[in-house]
Amino acid sequence: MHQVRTTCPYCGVGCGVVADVEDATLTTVSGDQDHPANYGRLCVKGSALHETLGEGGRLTRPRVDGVEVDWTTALDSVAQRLADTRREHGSHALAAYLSGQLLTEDYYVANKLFKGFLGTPHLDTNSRLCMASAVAGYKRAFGADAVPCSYEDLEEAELVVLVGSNLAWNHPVLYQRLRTAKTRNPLMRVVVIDPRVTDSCEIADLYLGLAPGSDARLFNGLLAFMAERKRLDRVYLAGHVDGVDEALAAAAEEDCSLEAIAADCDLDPEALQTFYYWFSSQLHVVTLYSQGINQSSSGTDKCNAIINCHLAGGKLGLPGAGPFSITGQPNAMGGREVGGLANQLAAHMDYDTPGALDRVRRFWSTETLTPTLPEAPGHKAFALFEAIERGEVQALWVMATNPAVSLPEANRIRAALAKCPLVIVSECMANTDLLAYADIVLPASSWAEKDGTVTNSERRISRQRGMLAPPGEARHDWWIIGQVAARLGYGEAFAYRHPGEIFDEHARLSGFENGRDAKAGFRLFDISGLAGLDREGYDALAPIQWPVNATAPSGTARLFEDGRFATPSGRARLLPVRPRGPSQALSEARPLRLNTGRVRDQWHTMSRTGRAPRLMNHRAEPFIEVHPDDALAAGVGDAQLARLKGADGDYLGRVRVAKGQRPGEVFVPMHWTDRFSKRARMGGLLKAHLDPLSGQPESKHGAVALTPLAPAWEATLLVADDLATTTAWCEDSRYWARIPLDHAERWQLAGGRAGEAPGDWLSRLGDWLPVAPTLWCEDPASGRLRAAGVADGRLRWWLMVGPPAELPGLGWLDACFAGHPLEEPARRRLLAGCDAGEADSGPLVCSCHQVGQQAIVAAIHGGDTSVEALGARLACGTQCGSCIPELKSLIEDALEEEACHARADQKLEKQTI
Ligand SMILES: Nc1nc2c(c(=O)[nH]1)N[C@H]1C(S)=C(S)[C@@H](COP(=O)(O)OP(=O)(O)OC[C@H]3O[C@@H](n4cnc5c(=O)[nH]c(N)nc54)[C@H](O)[C@@H]3O)O[C@H]1N2
Ligand SMILES: Nc1nc2c(c(=O)[nH]1)N[C@H]1C(S)=C(S)[C@@H](COP(=O)(O)OP(=O)(O)OC[C@H]3O[C@@H](n4cnc5c(=O)[nH]c(N)nc54)[C@H](O)[C@@H]3O)O[C@H]1N2
Ligand code: SF4
Ligand SMILES: [Mo]
Repeated sequence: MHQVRTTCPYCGVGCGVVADVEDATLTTVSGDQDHPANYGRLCVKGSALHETLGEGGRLTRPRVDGVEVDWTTALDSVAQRLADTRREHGSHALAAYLSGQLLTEDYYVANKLFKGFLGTPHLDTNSRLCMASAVAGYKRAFGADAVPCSYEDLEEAELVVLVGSNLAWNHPVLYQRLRTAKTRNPLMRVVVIDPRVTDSCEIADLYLGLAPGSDARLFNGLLAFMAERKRLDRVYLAGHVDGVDEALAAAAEEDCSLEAIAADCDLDPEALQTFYYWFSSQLHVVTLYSQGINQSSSGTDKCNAIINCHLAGGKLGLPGAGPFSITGQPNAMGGREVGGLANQLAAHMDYDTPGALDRVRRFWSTETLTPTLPEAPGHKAFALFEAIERGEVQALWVMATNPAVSLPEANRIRAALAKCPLVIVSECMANTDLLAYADIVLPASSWAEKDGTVTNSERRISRQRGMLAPPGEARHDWWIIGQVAARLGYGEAFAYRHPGEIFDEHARLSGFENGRDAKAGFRLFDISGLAGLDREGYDALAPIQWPVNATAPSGTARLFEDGRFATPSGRARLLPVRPRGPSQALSEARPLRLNTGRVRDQWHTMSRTGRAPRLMNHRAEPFIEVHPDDALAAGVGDAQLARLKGADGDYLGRVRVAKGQRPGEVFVPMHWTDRFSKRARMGGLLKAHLDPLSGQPESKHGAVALTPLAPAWEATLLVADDLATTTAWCEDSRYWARIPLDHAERWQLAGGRAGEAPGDWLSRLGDWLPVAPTLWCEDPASGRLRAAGVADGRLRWWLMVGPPAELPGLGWLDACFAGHPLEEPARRRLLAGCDAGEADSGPLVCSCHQVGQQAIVAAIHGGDTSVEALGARLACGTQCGSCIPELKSLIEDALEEEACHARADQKLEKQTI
């Protein structure tokens, strides 16, 4: 056995992982004690990494036009078809769509090939859907896309404001660090600003459940408040900042009384005033913002409204202070560094950076090759697909992202993809929604196989280290791109033998003609101090924060400490912000505001986390979170199936009536695809409303109608994995969701119109399942049925017709599929679905220790009324800590229930300070 230190491939926290490898298998993972992002912690997704590996489900052979081919044929085809398209339609007919989940080295090479040598500007990335507004906001204010803070600043702050960030679920290790810091510093305050009560509210001293999209008004109001109360740092502003008067004038265009702002944001004026006081009277403030800010048609302005307040109060460049945009993907930052956005060129140089085109051209030139760089920026993500729709872009290469799911108007995107003459997809998994549209499929190596670097949210570059051989013929992305480049005649510029050589080139470019005194001006992104590493040095590279150069050889924790910014004048800018509400209007036909986002245990389109059964337990099915009043008005009840009708399609999911949801707003997860459910893609609900500056789509403010699905029947079918190759049972069903278990697959099904029985559907069961029912028990009066098929003493399938609320905990049944013949007592218990005496544990709360809700509630009623007591009894919440907020709310709920219903209609406790 040996251990490899690497980096988690999920969120932007960028935790260090220690992987144990035994006989070419990754057996366990743990947090790297020495990694400065996590100091040994891992969240539930990180600690389940080894459960998502394995060759099953992986792409292992290249495919051209549906036929498996060898690599030579595949690479020849890619090069030939790209060259043909360019010859016939020009270089601007070529495009690439990349991802913040590529390693920096992959990203660098793709950017160099498309922008540098194929000569097309149309290379963009899914970071457009994620960080584009944050990038644009920083650039406007600081002159560079530079996150000023470090994670330590979060711990050192006296006030932490989480705006549009559900840190507890989406950056869990950072949340745990904040939580611990708060315990250590009782004076620290946390404010959560989010229309929805999230688990992050667990540590909130103040919760502001503002009206969706009203953040710019709130922060403009804060700026005006600071000015009025003489809380502006006039000395800092005079020394380091321009644009103060314009920004204040813009804020003053609207009524700046607390009452008016509170009314516009739909907040309690007193709560708003408390926040304003806290912010303006405290120097050590970190405002941490994410998709609730970025994913808006005025996201850039919202970012600047936040940054304005920090600049105006001199609250940055200090320990525990700064406007901190937290990145989502593991290498969202790396992509920004190499120039992966269509408006960027390379190494933090844009098309309009003076001299940049010439500089990059010279840098990329070889003895015999001169790059042909495009002169102006290309299409941003959504516009790129519109260009495909119009037939202007004829060839698209997609790497490590799934636009068929994650872009708004996803059905329109699918139609554009279907009509695009050449779609090349580099992907690790065999089964994604996008692959149906690919003419050429290239199997890519995945985490644990590939080598390279990623940059986390605090600008820290860490190594991902390969430890397993890629399955079948999967290859590294940088290698694939380099091979195609060579076939196109650019071999000399792409002669990399190892990602370390690419990193070296990237590091050299970052320092090329870059200096405060150089005529060329200076670029903040500079890792020239890491240039020249040999293989050993690259392999041993320890996590380090950029800039890394001669002046800062061991990296830089905090930017702008000297008050000097990356603008030509060296001064930061306040931006005048004129708040705009969501672009998507509500209407009588679609009266509810649609909010979309993430759940704790899933990652995006579930291509990896959907493979770990224990990660499916927390939220097993696509859902719709609804306020009780809206549920009542729409005639839908908790746990019933419902339909959302949106701009471009509809969405079917199970209702979760949630008191933390704002009235008039529903929330759906972004994760489900056609692989996992009949119709639960949020991308089909949203119309593309884009931020005019950043091009980022407004994914948080759609408009939908909610109606009950009202199926005649619901069924749960469990089938042994080898029988799940057909999915015939979902053909006629009005709703289905597929949920992988450890030893079987669970299918949640519903069909028929009100009044119909599942008779027809049931009568075909025999055609679908090769094993006849061995056990059958039916109650026609209530429409309930339970049946099971056993062959050779082994359980092959299990069926329950009836509401899923009647399901037993499925752990015991799942284990019955494990392969060993069933003993007689177990056979007798099959229809009951649980072992004699076994208590049903209910929905999973703690994924690490597999502790269910029922067990927790029972323990609370038994007197374990603290998180610590529950941990001591059941071990829940003692590993990664992600479920602690949920444990706390279970305790609260149970105690509240016990204390009778006297306080039942008291407004949410968390809303009070
Ligand atoms: N478990 C998990 N973690 C992840 C990911 C994942 O898929 N799963 N993905 C990663 C990626 S790529 C990203 S970008 C990050 C995203 O991390 P977050 O930004 O934290 O994630 P979201 O859930 O998309 O949205 C955050 C919050 O914005 C709120 N919001 C919606 N509208 C508004 C508004 O008008 N104002 C305010 N103030 N808030 C609003 C939503 O209610 C939601 O709680 O997560 C990363 N981490
Ligand atoms: N409505 C709504 N839409 C959203 C969002 C939202 O909050 N609401 N969030 C947006 C945000 S912030 C993001 S980041 C996007 C995410 O959306 P996507 O990027 O579309 O989602 P992923 O599932 O992460 O897609 C990554 C794909 O790359 C594959 N892959 C992983 N590693 C590699 C690799 O090394 N090489 C190759 N070639 N392939 C690899 C994975 O198997 C997977 O299929 O969604 C955006 N869309
Ligand atoms: S917080 Fe979790 S998902 Fe994010 S990097 Fe750390 S272990 Fe991975
Ligand atoms: Mo993201």
